[in-house]
Amino acid sequence: MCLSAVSGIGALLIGSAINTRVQAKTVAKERVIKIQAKKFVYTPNQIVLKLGQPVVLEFTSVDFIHGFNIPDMKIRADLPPGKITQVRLTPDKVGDYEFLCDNFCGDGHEGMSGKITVKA
Ligand SMILES: [Cu+2]
Repeated sequence: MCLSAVSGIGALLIGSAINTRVQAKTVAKERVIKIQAKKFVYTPNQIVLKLGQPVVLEFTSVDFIHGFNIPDMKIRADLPPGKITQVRLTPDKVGDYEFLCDNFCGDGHEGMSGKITVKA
């Protein structure tokens, strides 16, 4: 009786310790990638992501409200200059995904693009 009560408490303590650790890990593993948008290029414009790893893309625009669009992920955002725009995503499929500016920003706009590669 006495022994089983003690081991019951032990199990509870271990359970809550594991919970805390899992939560801390979930918060810590979000990867931040800073991207600058400027007529007519994103820097960087080649981004490699790991399958299942949550990322935050942090955009700053230098000169225009550029767009950011990943058609095959159905993700888009406006990137107003003077502020940081965060785009969160967790890639769930390997492959190459083109992204592009979808706000007309002048001659050269058509070439403002890049590529996200998702690897297993
Ligand atoms: Cu553009």
